[in-house]
Amino acid sequence: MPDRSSRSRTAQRASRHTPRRARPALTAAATGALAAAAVLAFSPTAQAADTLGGAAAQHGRYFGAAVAPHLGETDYESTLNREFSSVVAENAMKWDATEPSRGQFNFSGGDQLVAYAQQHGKFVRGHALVWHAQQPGWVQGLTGDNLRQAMRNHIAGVAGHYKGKIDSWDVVNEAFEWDGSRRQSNLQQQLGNGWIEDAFRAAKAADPKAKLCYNDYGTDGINAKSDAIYRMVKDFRARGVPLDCVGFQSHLASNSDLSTYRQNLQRFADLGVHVQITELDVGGSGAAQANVYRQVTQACVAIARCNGITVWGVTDKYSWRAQETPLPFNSSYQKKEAYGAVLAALNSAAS
Ligand code: 9MR
Repeated sequence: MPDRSSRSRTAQRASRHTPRRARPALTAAATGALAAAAVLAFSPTAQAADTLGGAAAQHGRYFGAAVAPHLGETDYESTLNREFSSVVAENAMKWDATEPSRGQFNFSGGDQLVAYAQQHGKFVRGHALVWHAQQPGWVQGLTGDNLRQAMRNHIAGVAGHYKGKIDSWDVVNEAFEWDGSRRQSNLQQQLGNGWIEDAFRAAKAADPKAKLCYNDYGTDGINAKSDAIYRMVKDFRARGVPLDCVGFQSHLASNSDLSTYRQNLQRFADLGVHVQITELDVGGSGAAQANVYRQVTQACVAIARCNGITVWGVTDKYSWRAQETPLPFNSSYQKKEAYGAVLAALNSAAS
C-alpha cells in the first residue's frame, strides 16, 4: 500500500520545487492576527479551498486548463479566472500557428494568452514545440538536414520568444506508437532516432529555466508505450539530455483501467523527473466520470514530483470531444460531479 502518512506528505511537499509566495517578516502588531489565523489553519474546514487552483496551491501544485480563443465570453473568462492557476494554449503555440512560413513567426495568439496569464498571476505551459501533427505545409516536404535545421530554428524561435515566461514546455509530443516503437513521422524517417534529444537540447539552449517535457497519450498505466518512454527518459537522464518532466495527457473514458496509473507516474518520478497530467478529460457523466477524475487527482497528489494537473478545456461547450461531455464544467459553466470529486481530492491532500 502507498504510504499516506502525514510525515510522508510533509517530506513530499518539502521536496517539490514549485514556487511559493514570499513570506513577509512578522511584526509584533501581527501577532494577534497570526494567532487567529493559526486557529483557523488547524481547523480542517477552514483549510478547504473552494476553487481548483486554490486547492492545488495548498500543496504547491497548479491546476490548469487549455485555453481556446473565447476569452471575450464572460462566463468562459470568469470561470478561467476563478478556478484555474495555469493555462496552456489549446492550439495557438503549435508549429502551424507560430511559423506558418519558414522563418516568419506569428506569436499573436500565444502572446495574448501569456499577457492574460501575467495579468492574472497564472502559470503558463507551452504546447507543443515539435509534433508530427499540425505542422505547416512547408515543413511536411522537407528532408534530411533541411528538416533538422528547420526544427532547430523553430524551437529557437518559439522557445526563445517566450524565454522566462513558460513554466513547462512540451518539447516533443506523441513520438511513440502503442507498441512502443517510434512513430514513423517525417521527423523519425528523415532524422532518425536522435531527433528527440536534439529537440530537447535546442529547447534547453533557447529557454534554460523552463521545465522541458516529453508529452504523450495512452500512457495511463504500465504498458508497451509507457515502457518505451520510460526507457527513453531513463537513458536521457543517464546521458544528461535535458529532459525535466513527462506529461501524461490522460484523455480518458469513464471505464478506463487505472489500476496501474499511479504506479506508472511513480516510476517516472523515481527517475528524478517531474510528472504532470497535461490534457485530462474523461468522457461520460455523473459518478462514473467523477470517479475517474478522483483517481487521477489522487494519483497526482500522492506523488511529490507530480506538480500539476491541466484539463483539456474550460467547459464541455468547447471541448474537442464536446459530445462526450468530458470536462468538470458543463456547457453552461455549471460545476459537475467531477468538479466536486477533484476539489475534494485536492483539499484532502492538504489536510
Ligand atoms: O484540442 C485540439 C484541437 O482543437 C485540435 O483541432 C487538434 C488538432 O490535432 O489538437 C487538439 O489537441 C491535441 C493536443 O494538441 C495533443 N494531444 C491530443 C489533443 C486532442 O486531440
